[in-house]
Amino acid sequence: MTLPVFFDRRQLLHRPVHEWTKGEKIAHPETLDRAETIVETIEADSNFFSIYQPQEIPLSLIQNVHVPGMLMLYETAQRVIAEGESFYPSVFPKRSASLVDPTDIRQAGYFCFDSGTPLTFNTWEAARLSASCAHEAALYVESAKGRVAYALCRPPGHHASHDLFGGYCYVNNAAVIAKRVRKKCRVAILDIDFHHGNGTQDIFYRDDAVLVVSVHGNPKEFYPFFSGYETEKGEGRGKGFNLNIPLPRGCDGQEYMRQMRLKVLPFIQSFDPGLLIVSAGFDTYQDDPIGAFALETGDYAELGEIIGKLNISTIILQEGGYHVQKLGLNVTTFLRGFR
Ligand code: SP5
Ligand code: ZN
Repeated sequence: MTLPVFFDRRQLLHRPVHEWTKGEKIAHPETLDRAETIVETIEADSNFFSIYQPQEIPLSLIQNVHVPGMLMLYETAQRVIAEGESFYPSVFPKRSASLVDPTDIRQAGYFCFDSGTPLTFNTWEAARLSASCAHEAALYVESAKGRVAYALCRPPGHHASHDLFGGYCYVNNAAVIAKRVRKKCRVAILDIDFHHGNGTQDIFYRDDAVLVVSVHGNPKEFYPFFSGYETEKGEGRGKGFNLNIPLPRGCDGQEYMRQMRLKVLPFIQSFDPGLLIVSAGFDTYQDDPIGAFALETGDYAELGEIIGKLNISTIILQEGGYHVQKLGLNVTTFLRGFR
């Protein structure tokens, strides 16, 4: 049986061109050719994969995660931003919630936490389709047609929290699935993107039905800087249900797998989830332009394999990964390893 892949070509229409980092305007890493190269690599391997276009996700499932104003702002962006243009929030208030007007694009910064995540005419449609891929992958696994499915989510999701977008993320795809499924069974989210999944952590910080584990570059040195520390363990009922494993610059496959086997996999196993969501970023790759780990392509086979051996129904969601030339191979190597 082939491994199902969910993707819609309209996800390519969200096109951030630049980001602002350290005061400079640089080429945006989250380009459409990331998704293109993944889908081309998958298409070339049709004995192993089948590609499906997802049905559109019910809006209510996104509304269960994100505040109305944030989604209204995305609609505003679609109304007021010309095709091909981008809007970068430049004012980020921490107060004045009662005054916020999500139909005024100039107030976009109220729902945003960084300067790398522009709104475009197509952002809202692409983000909805990205969540649709995740949703269909979950439905596939829940219908027991197979134990694993892959959603080619773009834009990514793990940095978006209930009321803030950022880190190239607008809708938290993993959270949209987990919020629905947690009513039926325990859900574990394993985030292997190079960056801490701050949005996912925030959304489930007080929740004991959703376990959140993230392995990432030490936030003292790497984005998103303000979260991802070992001391963040959850609050209230959620205390003990959040685990962060920050690792130093240069971490290679051997050390990464050691951490997985020693800390991460046993923690997930003892939680005994009915569904596992893998937030799969490939910016841990040795030559990634924004990550700083040293994983090699072969390491993704092992990583897929040890996660697959948990023997839990799993949906794998695309997050980051910016080395476009090797991205397709790294993704398919991981997925093949999982099987
Ligand atoms: C989904 C995802 O991976 N989002 C990552 C957002 C990171 N944004 C900050 C990037 C800072 C880039 N710094 C470049 C350093 C190059 N050596
Ligand atoms: Zn990342």
